[in-house]
Amino acid sequence: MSRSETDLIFSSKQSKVKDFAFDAQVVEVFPDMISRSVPGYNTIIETISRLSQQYVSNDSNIYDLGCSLGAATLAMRKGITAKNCKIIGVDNSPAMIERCKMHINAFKGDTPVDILEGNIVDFPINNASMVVLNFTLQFIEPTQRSQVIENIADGLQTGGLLVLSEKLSTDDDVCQNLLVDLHHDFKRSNGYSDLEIAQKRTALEKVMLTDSVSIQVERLKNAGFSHITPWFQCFNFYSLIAIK
Ligand code: GEK
Repeated sequence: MSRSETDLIFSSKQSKVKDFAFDAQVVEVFPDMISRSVPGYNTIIETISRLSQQYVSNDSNIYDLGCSLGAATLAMRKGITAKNCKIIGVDNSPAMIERCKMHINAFKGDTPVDILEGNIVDFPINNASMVVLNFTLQFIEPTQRSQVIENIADGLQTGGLLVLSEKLSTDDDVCQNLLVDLHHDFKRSNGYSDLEIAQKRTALEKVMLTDSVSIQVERLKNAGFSHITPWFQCFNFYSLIAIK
């Protein structure tokens, strides 16, 4: 992860909080924002690296969908031992893509990387041995999420791996409130104020609609994944592995 500016985007009172967007202002502070907001983010990135060592096969493609600044791409490039592979990072934010390319070029690695601007809803996935959706599906319109997962399943080799990390919601109000409180405590302990937490929550209200874990697992099964298990959870953030 590159050094970045401190995330102060929501630190002063805004008269009207705009919907959250992955624009140039967010790109500038993104590594700081994600590591102070998502519990377990670094553990998930390190595990993606380990999984790439195990699951990426020779002569295959690896996809990082919603790659942002390429943290998972770099982790996989470090982990992969298979030969003749290519990593394809995709994001629909031009500001992210521009910075991601600079970031990737700053590091050396044996596996070639293509960073492409595109929409993961209809992005072609071919001959894949590993696909990563690290906190991206939650930003896709809910009616299009099954299409994204089916497209990935179709493009994965049998035995290929999908890592799907998301923020969860649950219908159980007691559990939901408990997890949200724990997450807000986590953000406070990382230096965010109550005002920042509240304004960011408002900004995300319409653009990040979270699913329950059971909906996610059902979607993966329907798309043809044979082995599905959560491997990580901290508060309302979790990661699943799904093998075709
Ligand atoms: C990481 N995976 O650091 N098509 C392509 N990209 C999209 C789309 C779309 N339809 N919608 C949103 N994005 C990264 C973190 S961040 C998660 C992923 C977060 C992109 C969006 O531009 C952003 O870069 C990314 O998905 C989500 O491991 O910030 O909480």
